[in-house]
Amino acid sequence: MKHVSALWLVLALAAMPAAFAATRMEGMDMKPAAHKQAAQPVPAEIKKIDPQAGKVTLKHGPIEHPGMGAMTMSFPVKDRAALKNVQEGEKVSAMFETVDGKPTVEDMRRPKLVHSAPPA
Ligand SMILES: [Cu+2]
Repeated sequence: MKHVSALWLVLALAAMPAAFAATRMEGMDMKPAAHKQAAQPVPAEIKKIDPQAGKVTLKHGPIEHPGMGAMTMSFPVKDRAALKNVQEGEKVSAMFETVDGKPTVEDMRRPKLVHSAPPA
């Protein structure tokens, strides 16, 4: 009798990590979707482009991620090629992300290419 119940206990314990692993996997599936949602385009006006430094000065609206109010400031650009598609004084939709702990411009697009922008 004692042997049988000990065996069941071992089996029950052995099954537990599998159950935890399954729960973990579900949690991981949720993350990419949440991150995508955070990368909302933010309306911004291009004040200055510095192709040498790979920086752009933007007068931007509030940014949810990384959290920031509306202001004018300089950002490093993740891909310098994004600077070639825009001009100073232009109004764009900017996408931000945090790179090495710094808010960084991931991409800039003219608002007409963004579906959510209302017609002028
Ligand atoms: Cu800012």
